[in-house]
Parts: sequence; structure tokens; C-alpha cells
Amino acid sequence: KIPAAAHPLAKEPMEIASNINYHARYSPHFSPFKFEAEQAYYATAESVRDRLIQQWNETYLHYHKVDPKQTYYLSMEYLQGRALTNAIGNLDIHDTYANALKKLGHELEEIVEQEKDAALGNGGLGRLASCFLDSMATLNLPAWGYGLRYRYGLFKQRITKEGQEEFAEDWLEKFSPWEIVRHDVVFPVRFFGQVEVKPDGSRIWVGGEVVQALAYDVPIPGYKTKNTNSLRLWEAKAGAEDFNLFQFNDGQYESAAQLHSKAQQICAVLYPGDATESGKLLRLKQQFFLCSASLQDIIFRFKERKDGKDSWQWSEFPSKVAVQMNDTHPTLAIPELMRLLMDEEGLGWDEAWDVTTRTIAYTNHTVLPEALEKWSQAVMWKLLPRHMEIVEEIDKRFITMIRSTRIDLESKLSTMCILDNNPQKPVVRMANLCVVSSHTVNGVAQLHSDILKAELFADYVSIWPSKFQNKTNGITPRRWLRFCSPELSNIITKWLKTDKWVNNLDLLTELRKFADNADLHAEWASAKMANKQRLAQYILQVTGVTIDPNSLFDIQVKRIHEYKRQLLNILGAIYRYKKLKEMSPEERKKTTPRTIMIGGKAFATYTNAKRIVKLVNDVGAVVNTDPEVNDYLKVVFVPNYNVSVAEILIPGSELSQHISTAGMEASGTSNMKFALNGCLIIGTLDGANVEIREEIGEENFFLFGATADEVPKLRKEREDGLFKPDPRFEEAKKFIRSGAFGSYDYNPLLDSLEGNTGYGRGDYFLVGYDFPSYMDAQERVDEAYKDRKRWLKMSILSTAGSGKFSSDRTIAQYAKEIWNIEECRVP
Ligand code: 26R
Repeated sequence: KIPAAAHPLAKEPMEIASNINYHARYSPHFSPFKFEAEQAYYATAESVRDRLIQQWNETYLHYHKVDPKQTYYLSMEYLQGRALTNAIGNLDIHDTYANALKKLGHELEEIVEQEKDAALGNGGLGRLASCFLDSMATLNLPAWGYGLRYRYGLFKQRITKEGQEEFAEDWLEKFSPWEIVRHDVVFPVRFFGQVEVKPDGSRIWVGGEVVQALAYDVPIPGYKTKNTNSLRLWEAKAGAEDFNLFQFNDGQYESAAQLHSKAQQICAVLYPGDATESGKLLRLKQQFFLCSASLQDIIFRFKERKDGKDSWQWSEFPSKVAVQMNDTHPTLAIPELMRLLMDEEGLGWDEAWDVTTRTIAYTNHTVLPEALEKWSQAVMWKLLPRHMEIVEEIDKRFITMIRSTRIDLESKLSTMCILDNNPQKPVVRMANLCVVSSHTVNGVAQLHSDILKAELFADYVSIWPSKFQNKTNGITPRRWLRFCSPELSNIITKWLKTDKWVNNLDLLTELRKFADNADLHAEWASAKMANKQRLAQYILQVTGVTIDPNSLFDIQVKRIHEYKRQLLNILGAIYRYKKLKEMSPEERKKTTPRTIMIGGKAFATYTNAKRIVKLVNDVGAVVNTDPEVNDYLKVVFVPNYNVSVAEILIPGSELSQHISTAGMEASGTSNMKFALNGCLIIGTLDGANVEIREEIGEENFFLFGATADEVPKLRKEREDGLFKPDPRFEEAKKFIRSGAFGSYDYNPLLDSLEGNTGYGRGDYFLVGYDFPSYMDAQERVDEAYKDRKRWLKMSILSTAGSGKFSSDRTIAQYAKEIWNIEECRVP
């Protein structure tokens, strides 16, 4: 009955329904006459996209006209998750689309489930990039993201008897309605080859292989604003001229298409394994591909906007362009910008260096030594000979500068310089290159930034004290509260008498006034319960385990890593289980029932992380089927943790664990999401926990564990055999070794917690040291949960104190203090 008609900007549900019909019929992706949930999703997404395209084009034209300074965020990772709910919410058209879909026989809430997650990232750093894009658009900032269009994103995790197994996640299986290929935006990217010297002495990079970078744009709508920015993802392509028709006709099919298959490898997967030399080379290729394509595009746009202006100079470039490197992964942007300016645009070294260093800034996201990138000089010379010349020159000039101005640093030079010429394995230290070449270097939480200045980058601080900044991370309140928990959002809006908190999160402090209000308590509790029930439903569906929504929902979800100490969590759970077993039925009834949920992916080759996944699953299998205790304790491994799963888990959480060894988690961002959703935190004084605790009040935070400055001393004591383990810790480990959770050999994992075995690293992460104070904190949690009023008050105060952790605040600080860019609102 509903006609198919193109109404791209329709307001009435009926017109929208007919626009959805139009897409189902005339932009078909399926056989005709079928309009089930899947077809409805694609047609709805395309209908929403029509509006985005309108705003997007207006935004581009407006920026072009005003020509403001613009930021370009370079990141190898984006964890975008699903886009439909976010787009509809940001465009403020939820109700009309829900109505339109009803007319077509569908529920919006079911349709959105059809979308696959775009998981083009690993964890915190990738999700941060996606939150930043949301805030940049919401704040009307001229700012684009650049990344790679991986054919396969982060693997899909399945749990079998063996533990974690990885499968390719085919997010593009059908197609993504959110990307638009720009057939006119193509840049050549060269690899290998050699440097030639021209008669005038200038140098030029020639030969080797050239692949084309083709742009795919994803629209990034701001919340309740017209500004719609771009995430530009590059795909690698070979051209028709690279296809050897002669060889193909001669039956040599593989070699005929060799260049095509080489080009395809570049964007095939996120983070290809780098255990082999060819794996390392491929990762370096990916990084350079992102940097080269993005910088060529940035320079092209700079010139495009100068077009028609009578005269301009390269020295103006840094007043029009800010480039932010998301960790060291896009470091090659430095020598690539130098090369483009010198070899392609004809600038001299000094001028090119001045432009480059005033343009580029670097964010550090980790102090873990194994995550600090070091590329083999040999591989770099082979793949990027001209860039290595430039890096050598940067290093040479840096050393000269130190020797002529800071002779006191001579002894530090061997660790401060960029090239590590150790004859065993000469490498380029990417972080050093970033620090030397960036105008600003920042950490991602106050503690982390302090550690960078005191340790990793201490020697540079004495040369450039004002180069170093802190920008405490943040999260977007749209995805992480407004859209993932409409129940709680509506209550907040009702009590604050405005929904302005959604893009002015500091307004949440007003909730403090009602922290003891019985009516708010009742509403708060019922929203939490609804979210817990939805979560319980989900857990049943994906694991077959029934969990009790009246138990305390205790969640730890993040990448599995020894420093994040999921092992501490599960050892605590094991101890709890053992004590419950030893209790009488009457005693058990007095305990606080808990559901412990742990989720996260282990890197495919990280053996101990995979053992932890297996242990959590094995413990769950025993505990959850033990009729004596399973009314009081469940242990669930949540499979395939990703953005969409987080959107179900976080709103339904009551306690979350952020328990890394102090000094090791740069910031953490899920801690902010949980706190914003009224979830209490048990945690160490690490990363952003410190600031969260400050904001919400120490009485609302379950603190335990050593502090960052105690850690070195404690490690030393441990090494010297001075550590006396708590009997509870010994008991938990012994229980696993006894085979209580099956016959799998957990000894190597448990031995990593000992100070004196061949396997172990002497409990480097101090699980044993922190165990007693962790268990004490857990007892305080159990007590607090028994007092419903007290718990609800703490929960409300967590939300009320989370305003600081909006990525709008973070991005406003980057804009003002690093990028020097301003709002450019589309009228
Ligand atoms: C190059 C390779 C070895 C590599 C290492 C580490 C690739 C990717 C990573 C991911 C790291 C850098 C990461 O995700 N760091 C996280 O960044 C978050 C956002 O700032 C922080 O909240 C979190 O604490 C930090 O671990």
C-alpha cells in the first residue's frame, strides 16, 4: 500500500516509509519481493544515508569556502561498531524512523541488530579514535579521520573445548551502506625502488612498485548539528596496466595478476601477524600506505583551497593543517611529509622541517616496552630508501644540535637518538622520531603523562619542557549512554529537566542533589533492572547459561593481557567458589550472590592470554553446574567481545573491574563508560581510574593495590625472595593445580606468578602482592551491595561525577591546546 518514492529529506513517517521502500526496490541488493529484517536494514540505512549525504556535501562546501585550519587524525585503527542507531540518534529522527518502519511491518530495535560491527581496530586506541570522530563532528570542528579499509577487521572469537579460536570477520560480506567510494580520489603510493640524484643535486625516489590508494568515505554525523565530517579509508588497488594480458593468455594466470594480488594484500587484514619477516614488511607497507595517501590528499586539499587566491606560501601550511598521529603507527607521516615538500614541491630542508614540525603532533598510548615500535633499518632501507635518508638526516641534525647546545646530555645520546645502530640488529626507534619531530607530545591520562615525562621521555623534557602535555581520554556520551541506555537517559533527562547533558556532560553534576531521593532511587533501580534483564537474556542466548538478574553483575571486559590482570579476577572468583563450597547452606544464604562476567580477545599468538581465556571458561563450566553454589556464584566468559556487545554489557553492569598493575594501563576508557552508566568500580590507582575516583569521590570507588611508585621496589623485593604470599593466594593456585577445573595443564600459567621458576617472570604484574588487598576490597563490595540505598546512591554519584570523561571535553582541549583549530559551524 505504501508507494516507493524518493523523499531524501522527508519528515513524515509515511514519506520516510516510502523512501525506505524506494531503496528496497530501486537500490536492490537482493532478489525482488522479499522484505525481511535484512532487506529492511539495508533499505533503512540507505534512506538515512540520503540525509547524511545532503549534510555531508554542505559541510564540505562550507569548509571549502571558509577555509579554516583543519585537523587530520591519522590512525591505523577505528572501532566504529554499528552506525544506524548512532546516525538516527544524531540526526534526531529516531521516532519518525521507528514509526515508518512499523508501517512497513518492522521494529527499528530489531532492524538495527542486522548490522555487522565495523571492527577495524584492536581495543582502546581504536575505540578512542571513533569516539574522537563523534566529538569532532558534534563540536562542529573541521576535522577528518584517515584510516585503512581492511577487508577483514578484528577476528571473530569462538570458544571451544580448546579455548579461543579465531575466524575471519567478514564485515563487508554483503556490503556496507555507510561507505561511499570516491572514484575520483586516487593517489599513487610507491614501495621499494631507489633514490636518483638529479643534475641540480636534488633527489628523487623512482622505480619499485606503485599501487593506487582509492578513497572510501564514511560519513560522521555530529549530534544535533548539520556538520557531518568524513572518515576517509584507503583501499589499495592495482591498475589495468598492471594486469599482464599477454601472460594471462599464455596460461600464466597467477603471475599475470601478481601486482593485483600484491595490492590486495595491503588492506587484507588488520594487524597481520608479524612473527615472520614478510609479516613485518606487510605491516610497514600498511603504515606507509596510510601516511602517503593521506598526506598527498591533505596537500591536494590545501592547494585546492588556495586555488584562486593570488599568492600563497608553504609556510602557511601549518596554519591550515594539523596532523595528529594516533600512537607511533603513522610515524612515517614525518619523513613522507618531508619528502613531498622537498622532492615534489621543491622546498629546502630547513623550510620543509619547519613546516613538518609545526604541523605534526603525537599521542603516546602505552609505556609497555614490547609495544614501542622499532623497525629494522634493513627493512626500512629496502622498502623506503628515500625515507631512510631523511630519517638519517633528522637524526644527524638532532645529534648535532645536542652536541652544540646540551653537552651535558652527551651520555644520554645513545638512547635519545633515533637510529639504534646496535650491530646485532640496527633499528629505527619510532617513538624517538615522533618526539624529535612533533611540536606536541601527549599522554592520555594525568598519571600516564607524568610517567612519560619522568621516565620514557625524561631526557627530552629538559630540552623541550613545553612540548609535553596531558589530554585525559574521554568517551562519547551519545553512544555510551544516550543510545545504549535509553532507560537511564530518560530518567536523567527527567530529573535534570533538560536533555542538554547529552552534549554538555558536566550538567550531570546536578544529579548529586538527588542522590538520596527515594523516587529517583526507585526509577534508577528499575532502569538498571531492565538493563540487567536484557543482559541476562543476551548471556543465555550466546552461552546457554542462565544468570540471575538479582545477583550482583560484576564485569571485566577488555583485551586479555597479563598487565590487565584478568588472572587476579579469576583467582578471586576461584577463592570465592572454594569458600562457598566450605560453607553451610545457612552461611551461604548470608553471602551476596554474584555473577562474574569476563570477556575479551587474546592476540592469536599470545599464549598466556589464551590460557587465561581457557581458565575462565573451565572455571565457569564447573561453578555454573555445581548445584551447591550456583545460586550464589556464576562465572561466565562472554564470547566475542566487541562494540555492540559492550553496548549491552555496560548498561547492565553494577560493578566493573579495572585492576591493572599500577603504572601500566595508560588510561583505560571502558572504566569511563561503566562509571557513566552508574556502575561502581573496583580498581587500582592506574591510568584514568585516578581521575575517575577524584571526580566521583573516593567513598564511591573500591580501591586496592600498590601504587605506581611502589611497583619497582616491590618487583625488586619479589626478585630477592623477600615476598611472603598471602595464604588465600596460595590456596587459590593450589586449588587449580589440584585439577578442580579439569585436566588442562595450567602449571605454566600459574608458574608465571611465582618468583622462582624457569617459566615465570617472577610475577612481574604483582598479582600475588595485590591479591590480599583485592580480596579485602571485594569484601567491601559485598557489604556495600547489601545496603540497597547506599549502593544506589553510589551508583547515582558515579554517573553524576562522570562529566569530565566526555570526549567532547577531550577534543575541545586538543582543539585549543594542540591543534589551534576553531568551530566552523555549517549554517
Ligand atoms: C604496534 C603494536 C605492537 C601495537 C601495540 C599496541 C599496536 C596497537 C597497540 C594498542 C595500544 C597502543 C592501545 O590500544 N593502547 C590503549 O590506548 C587506550 C586509548 O588511549 C588507553 O585507554 C589504554 O590504556 C591503552 O592500553
